[in-house]
Amino acid sequence: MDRPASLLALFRLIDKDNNGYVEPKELKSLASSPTAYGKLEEAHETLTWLDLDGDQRVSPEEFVEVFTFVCSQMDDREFELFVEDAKVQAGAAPNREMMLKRVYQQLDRDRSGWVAGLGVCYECGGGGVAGQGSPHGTVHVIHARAHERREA
Ligand SMILES: [Ca+2]
Ligand SMILES: [Ca+2]
Repeated sequence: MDRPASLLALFRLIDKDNNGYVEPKELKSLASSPTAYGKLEEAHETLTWLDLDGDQRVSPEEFVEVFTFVCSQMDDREFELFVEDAKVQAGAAPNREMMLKRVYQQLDRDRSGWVAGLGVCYECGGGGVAGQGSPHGTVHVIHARAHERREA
């Protein structure tokens, strides 16, 4: 996966007025705090760790640099979910596959790719064949593992 490209797509979503920078007011709309004051505080906190050169706004370069670092310990699956979460928070419509994946991952607490008690691979509903080519991309890893478990 091209992480800088994903991060830039996220940056453009957050940059609501499209002026090429993410400003405190735009960070405020991402804040999770329920109060206006909390949002303001959160936005400024976020700004301090994203704004590397101290000009009180976040350039695309700063954004990509900081998040590449922050996400360096994540595997591709975590990274993908992280970006998708952030996009939803930034106002993008959630995409259906991602929603399914999230639900599945929440159920799959031990990250085995297998949801205990359900016994199905969410992608194919149980009809797929382990180890065979799949059009699902990254999902296929989960898919294949689910079937390996079942057949073991
Ligand atoms: Ca902006
Ligand atoms: Ca800056």
